[in-house]
Amino acid sequence: MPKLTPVDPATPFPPDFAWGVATAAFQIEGAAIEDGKGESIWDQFCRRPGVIADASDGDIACDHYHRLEADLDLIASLGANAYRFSVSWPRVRPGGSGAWNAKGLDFYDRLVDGLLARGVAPYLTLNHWDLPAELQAQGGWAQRDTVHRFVEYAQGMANRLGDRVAAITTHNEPWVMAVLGHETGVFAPGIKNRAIAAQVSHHLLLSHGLALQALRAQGCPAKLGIVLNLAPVHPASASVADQALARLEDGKLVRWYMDALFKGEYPQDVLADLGDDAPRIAPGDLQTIATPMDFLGVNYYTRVVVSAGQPWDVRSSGREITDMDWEVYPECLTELLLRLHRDYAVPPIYVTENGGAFKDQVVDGRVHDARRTDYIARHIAAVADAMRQGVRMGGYMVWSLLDNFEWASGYDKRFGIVHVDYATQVRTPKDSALWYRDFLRQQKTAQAARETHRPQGAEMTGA
Ligand code: IFM
Repeated sequence: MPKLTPVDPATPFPPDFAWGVATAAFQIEGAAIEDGKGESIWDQFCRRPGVIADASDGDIACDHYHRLEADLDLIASLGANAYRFSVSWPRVRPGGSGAWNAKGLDFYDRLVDGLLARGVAPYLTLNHWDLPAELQAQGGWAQRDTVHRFVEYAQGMANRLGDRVAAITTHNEPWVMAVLGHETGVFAPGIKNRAIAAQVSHHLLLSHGLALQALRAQGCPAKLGIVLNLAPVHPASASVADQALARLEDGKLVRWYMDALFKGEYPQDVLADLGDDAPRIAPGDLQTIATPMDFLGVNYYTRVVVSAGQPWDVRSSGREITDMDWEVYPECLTELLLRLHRDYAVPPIYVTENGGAFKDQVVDGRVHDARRTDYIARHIAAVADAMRQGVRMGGYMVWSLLDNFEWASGYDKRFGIVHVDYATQVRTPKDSALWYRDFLRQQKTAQAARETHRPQGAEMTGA
């Protein structure tokens, strides 16, 4: 078993630090056509031949819709104090506008109440990619109208659940929806057009800002923010061409979103690169996008390496590589967090996803996933390192609670700390889940000890 990197004991995590696990509706719920749920773009996309590696879909997935109570018990058994999940927009409002679906709303009521009853704070994401298919038929995120449909959806969900959830995230990973969904087309809705992708990214950001304003105006008490997939972008070599490309790719992945959200502007180099493909931006849009947030969610898995010449070979780095062919690089998480802290006036940052896909096997009722445990432990240490250097961190959430539908990769890639046997739907906590549970217990004990030994009046002096 690889040696675990311990979390630096000199970095106490704050008492209200959110320790969680994360999932997303389409990846776990199943019940794709039950109880009045409408179709999403992912339901449709999965039916296209050749786009999903194992030709699978989300029809059953982890059958979470029917196994809610048992899955909530699983979350509680880990000792997590936070659970990040997403609402399926077509389950609660099947056509994306018009009538709401009472049965869909009831499901999320039960989910949120079930979490609260177990002492777990609900972290709700509104859009984890499963846009109602009817809205796509009208142009989807490329259409400005969809921005307003999203704001209505956000308002409806905040009315229903806003008083009981700790946080509401507008969008999960807008870069993925824009670029993989509309430029390379490897994700739903499978469009391949750079200009459309740029417009989609702008509409996603605009709808985020407008939703924040609408939710605040209706007095929603939950913390509000967005989740971005971010990574340091490194040049494959020190050559001028590689360095220039790394700077531009950083602009597309990091600065496009961070500059818009925190500075109210798009980076000039990316706009210049887009040329005629740049999005149409109405007056005031960027100001709206930069509406202050309560938290920033960061999903981190690996760094990005770019080369202006031959494609960079991930195996050339000598680093450990996961089943997704992603380098294991926890130091880059610290690098990223420090950079966000240095370059932007960021609110508390939550690592809202982090984890690794590895080939796992159940042997005698156990899954010895030492590499995943090592991955998680080292990334938590990387968060601690960033905190020690001054970054305000609010939480850390493992991706994922369960093995699940890994989008275009289907069910073959397993990110869960709990194994799912898809034939029987039996859940088996892997060694990484048991490690996380023990780690969280230690955190609680250390926290209690700190409270006991706190000098009297410490709160008064701010010590
Ligand atoms: O499974 C995905 C998740 O839906 C979004 N972030 C990355 C994960 C792993 O690829």
